[in-house]
Amino acid sequence: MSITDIIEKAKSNVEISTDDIAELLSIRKKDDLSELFSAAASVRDRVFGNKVFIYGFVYFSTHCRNNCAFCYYRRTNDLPRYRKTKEEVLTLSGSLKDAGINLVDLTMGEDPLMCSDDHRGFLDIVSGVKEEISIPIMVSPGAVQENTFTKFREAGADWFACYQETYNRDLFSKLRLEQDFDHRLNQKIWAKRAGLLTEDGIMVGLGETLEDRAASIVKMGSLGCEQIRAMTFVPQKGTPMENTRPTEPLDELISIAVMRLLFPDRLIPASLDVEGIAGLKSRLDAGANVITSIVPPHEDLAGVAQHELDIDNGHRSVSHVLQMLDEMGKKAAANSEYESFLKELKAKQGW
Ligand code: SAM
Ligand code: MD0
Ligand code: SF4
Repeated sequence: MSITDIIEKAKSNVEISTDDIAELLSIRKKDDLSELFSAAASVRDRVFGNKVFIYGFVYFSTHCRNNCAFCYYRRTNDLPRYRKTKEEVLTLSGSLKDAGINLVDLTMGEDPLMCSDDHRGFLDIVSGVKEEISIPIMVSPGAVQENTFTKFREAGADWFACYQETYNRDLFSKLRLEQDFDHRLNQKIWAKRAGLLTEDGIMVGLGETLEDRAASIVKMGSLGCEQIRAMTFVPQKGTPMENTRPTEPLDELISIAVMRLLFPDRLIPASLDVEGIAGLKSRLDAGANVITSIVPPHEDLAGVAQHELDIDNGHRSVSHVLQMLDEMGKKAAANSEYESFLKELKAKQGW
């Protein structure tokens, strides 16, 4: 089948095989790429119009008990680390809300202090943000015990994010060292069962094949996660993968477009954490509809894949992102619009 035929099939909602998906992921010709991206963008526009959602990123603790091979914040990397207090997180979340973000993503490494006593410290922050700031919340605490999900929801979380990175089990074991594949997979299932919307994600450029990537995209979709992402792996100093050859972000863009074609109504992020603000337009052009990793400047907050890029120069701030959106003829959704969208998503689950 030609590329055009596969795209047409996907666009008209006919199921396409994993081989066809891998074929799309292998596109390199300029004409084929523009056909793919414009098909994905038109599907996105059909479902979401010119509105995008914007998420503030609060990486409030960079302490971590895990030792993921790809991550700058892995336990054995000798780094200055920080942990924000509850009051600091409340202030940061409040000013992000005032600046116009739709959701705050409360993220941490698996910080032993915050994980102790069944995540008491983290739960206290979540309920504080909910009560005092009253804004939709995503939590990204890493992997947690099954009984903790209900507590996150009761504390006020709307979303639970936990990325599998890859659905190739062998590759997973080389990346998320000493972590259990099924336990991480179950996070999405347990979160959903407890009434939380979920986000899954893959990393691109970790040594996976196109078939692995295709299978991971299919798996993420079939789990029913309402938000799915692909992010390019960025090699990090001091880690075992420091010298892995970085991949061009093109593969991430293609993955975004393929996810959009296959799963038209999911939220798909354009993360500022890979190429900074310079990477925003290409990701939106590939079919993304959420901007993530918006980080306020001069607050000593870090990104994950790009811990400093575009933070203190203000290019990852809300105001700068809004200005860029304006130039692209797009609009950030109002908080009321995002909240009704969340209500719809929850109603679909019968919540
Ligand atoms: N600690 C929690 C966890 O691992 O689930 C939440 C935060 S973690 C830093 C969030 C995600 O960042 C990871 O799941 C991974 O997909 C992404 N990430 C980490 N290091 C990265 C890197 N070097 N390049 C690209 N993405 C990375
Ligand atoms: C991002 N750096 O959105 C953040 C992070 C965690 N839920 C999100 C990977 O790109
Ligand atoms: Fe820790 Fe998350 Fe980094 Fe793994 S990816 S080392 S769990 S912060």
